[in-house]
Amino acid sequence: VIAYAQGLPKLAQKKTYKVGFAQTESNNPWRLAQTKSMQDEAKRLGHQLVYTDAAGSAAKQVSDVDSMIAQRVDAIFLAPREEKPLAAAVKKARAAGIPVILLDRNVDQKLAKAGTDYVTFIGSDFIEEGRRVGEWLVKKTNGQAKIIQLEGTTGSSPANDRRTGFENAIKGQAGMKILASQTGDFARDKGRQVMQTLLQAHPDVNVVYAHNDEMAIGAIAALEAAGKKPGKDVMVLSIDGGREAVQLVADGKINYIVECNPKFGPKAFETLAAYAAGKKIPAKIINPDREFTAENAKQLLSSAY
Ligand code: GYE
Repeated sequence: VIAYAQGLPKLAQKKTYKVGFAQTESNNPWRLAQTKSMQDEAKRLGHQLVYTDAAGSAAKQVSDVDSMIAQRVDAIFLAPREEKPLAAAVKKARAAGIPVILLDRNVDQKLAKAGTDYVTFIGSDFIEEGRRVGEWLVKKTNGQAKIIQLEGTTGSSPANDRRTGFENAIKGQAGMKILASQTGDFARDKGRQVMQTLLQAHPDVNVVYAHNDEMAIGAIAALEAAGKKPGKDVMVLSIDGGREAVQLVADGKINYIVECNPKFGPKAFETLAAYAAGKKIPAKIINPDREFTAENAKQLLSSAY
């Protein structure tokens, strides 16, 4: 084991690499699209992709990274399921001389640092995503809303930051209240179940803010089962912008979505090549996020957006 006292492990410039991709789970369309994008780009460039699926377990993801280290991959792309547990895995890879690029989720910034422990983070600005949803809501409702928040996976950077951004944006609005905030683990059926329970406790809710499409779609099912009209009686707000959710915007059941695009393949491998070439890599590479509303949803659906 090569111990790196400081700085990142180097990556030799080669035509093709054996590179790990440690995925967090594969039970939803966002994850499947991300995996496909990584596989397609690896194939296009002739790289060997060592793919692991942590199946929703941070502990499994830690051991997936361990096995990539044991297999001596050239580099690791990691989508850390939770901020804290995966920080140690990042450091372990670095100590073994394997550079890590974080994809789509971040690690705790107090525990691991870009430019020292890992090369960079490629993904969205989640605080900004949450802030945009909050600001849109303030405008749309004139600062009057009774909100249920469906949070993403506990301890994940998008859940922490989408909550922070949203709550900051509505802070100081006397007429806006978060009635309840609970995790739905970024999953459709969990979102449905949580929404069903919270609806019984808070029948006066008129806004649902879900940290992703899957939970928003689950919440819509719960609202409809309770005889409420999603998008009308209760506004539905979400993040991601997958096709199914954008169709629901066109149908009037989701009111607003901030995009979080899962197609990381090209940027991931481009960054890897730039790193091997000795180029300076910024600490964060932020994806631009569009937004989906009743005004643009139909038009976007007719194109390959
Ligand atoms: O929004 C969600 C997924 O980490 C940014 O995780 C990603 C989030 C995405 O499961 O749908």
